[in-house]
Amino acid sequence: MAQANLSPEATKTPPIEGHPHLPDWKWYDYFTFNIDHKVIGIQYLVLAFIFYLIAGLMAVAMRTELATPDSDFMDPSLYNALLTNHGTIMIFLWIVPAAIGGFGNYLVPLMIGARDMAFPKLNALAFWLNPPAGALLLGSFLFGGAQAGWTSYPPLSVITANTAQSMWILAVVLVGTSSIMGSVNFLVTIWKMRVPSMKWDQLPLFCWAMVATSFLALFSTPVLAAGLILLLFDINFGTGFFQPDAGGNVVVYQHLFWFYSHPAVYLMILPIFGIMSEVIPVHARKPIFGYKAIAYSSLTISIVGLFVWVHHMFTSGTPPWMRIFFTISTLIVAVPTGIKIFSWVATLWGGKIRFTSAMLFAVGLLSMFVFGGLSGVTLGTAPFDIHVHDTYYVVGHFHYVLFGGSVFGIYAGIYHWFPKMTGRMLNETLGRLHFVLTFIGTNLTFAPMHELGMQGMPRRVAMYDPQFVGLNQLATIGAFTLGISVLPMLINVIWSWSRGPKAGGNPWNALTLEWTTPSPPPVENWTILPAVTHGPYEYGVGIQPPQPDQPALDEA
Ligand code: HEM
Ligand SMILES: [Cu+2]
Repeated sequence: MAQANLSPEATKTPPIEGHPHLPDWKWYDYFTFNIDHKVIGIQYLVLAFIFYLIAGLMAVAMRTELATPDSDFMDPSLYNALLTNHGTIMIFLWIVPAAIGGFGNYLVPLMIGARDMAFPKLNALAFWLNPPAGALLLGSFLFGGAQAGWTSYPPLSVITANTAQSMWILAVVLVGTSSIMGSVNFLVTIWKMRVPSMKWDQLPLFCWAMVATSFLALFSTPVLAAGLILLLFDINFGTGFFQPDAGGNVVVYQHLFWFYSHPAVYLMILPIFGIMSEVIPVHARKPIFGYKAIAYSSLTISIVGLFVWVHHMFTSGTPPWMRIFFTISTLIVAVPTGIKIFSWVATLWGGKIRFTSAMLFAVGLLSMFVFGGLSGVTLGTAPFDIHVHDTYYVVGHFHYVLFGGSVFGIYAGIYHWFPKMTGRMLNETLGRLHFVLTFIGTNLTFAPMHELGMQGMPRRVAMYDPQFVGLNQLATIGAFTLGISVLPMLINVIWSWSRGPKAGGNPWNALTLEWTTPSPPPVENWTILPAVTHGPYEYGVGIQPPQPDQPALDEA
């Protein structure tokens, strides 16, 4: 087997219409309607990170309130507004846009040897729906802030109906539209624009994950949009779709909402799984174990994931036969997920592991995700779920998955691809400090919540019974640790972006195609498109990693 590199039979394609042929982007290009997928990817990542910091401050404010049983730090209605916006922003404006919009746009064309996404302008449009969505959410505080939680269940969301609640709905519909546009683009790009020599079984696993994610988003997002628009009508025009006294049904809303929002957890986690499958083999210097198993398990998760949404509704008057069906389908999703976990562990087994910051976060994710996954299995089982429903057990569970499972993966991805994106290396000492603080902070914040939940502390409250104070204070200390943990990363990114040591084309000696262009890659990625002659993860079997040295695109 030869290597992924420029080869004589490599194809040469004409440049894309509408691309200005600059050698490089200037900083102000990132503030414009730019149609280059790399610019868009970075726009997504940076904007999402800003929202992450904002929603993180909201979390710290909530945890400060919860340091004491009374509501003495803020007004309960402000607490509700912070709670609602924290959850909404973290999911819709941080994890989803960072994992899918950020890494997806940046990496997919580079990994398949394309010059851009299939529809570059649609891509830019999809990104530019995000800033107004964020503005609507933050602006809603001027009107008291949406209070009904990130699920926005009626009748509460209709009874407390106000401008802020409508702004919340419009914001979520905007990001949903953005994600539908993105999904179409990813599917067409991966289907149609791979270099001719790349067979399906040479497609990097991150791209497989994007295929699964995009299918899932296409099926589920329109359902959420429909539910939210009906809710908007209920609030503003007095239609009674979800109002029992007008002949409507509140449970219908829950079905529409969870038909999207359960899959939404896979929208967040599948791209992260993709990142794991790229980071682990490179930093363990071993071929990935079970390439096909990982690729197919992504697709299985996205299909089975569409049939489990009722596990969020075990206490909504769901009849027992339905509880049984949805308990079983939920537990079945654990199988393809387990397959992935075992594949990564088997990849690590006997590897020459380099504990880089990227690898630390990947291994950290493994441990946290297994923990969060197991508490998820307990919740997917109807009898236990009925016991701890709407308690802090649930909050503990989903933060393990979302923080330990998704945010750790985004961090791993940032440490892994920062050199490619910026041409500079991140500082590893700051990276390790970031990891240690994050790992301690996450466990200190979210582990006590499981116990609180089993003792019966309800979620979504600003006040609680004094018997819960000890564990709450532990969680609040953890929250401050997490708040501080972001600092080494921020300093690292800002400092290294301008002053870090130069990265070179392939600092990790990786084999996927994105490492065959210079760092950062020139506009249109390649002078001559690369040819693929072997699988993407054949480490340690005598293949020389490519060391790109061609100059930036000039003759195009
Ligand atoms: C990036 C990762 C995070 C995500 C995706 C996330 C997501 C969520 C979601 C969806 C909710 C539910 C909101 C609702 O019920 O309307 C929530 C609630 C909450 N989160 Fe986070 N969160 C994240 C990080 C954090 C952090 C770092 C902290 C603490 C430092 C935190 C503390 C809380 C608290 C205290 C609640 C209220 C729980 C309740 O009363 O039900 N979250 N989060
Ligand atoms: Cu679910």
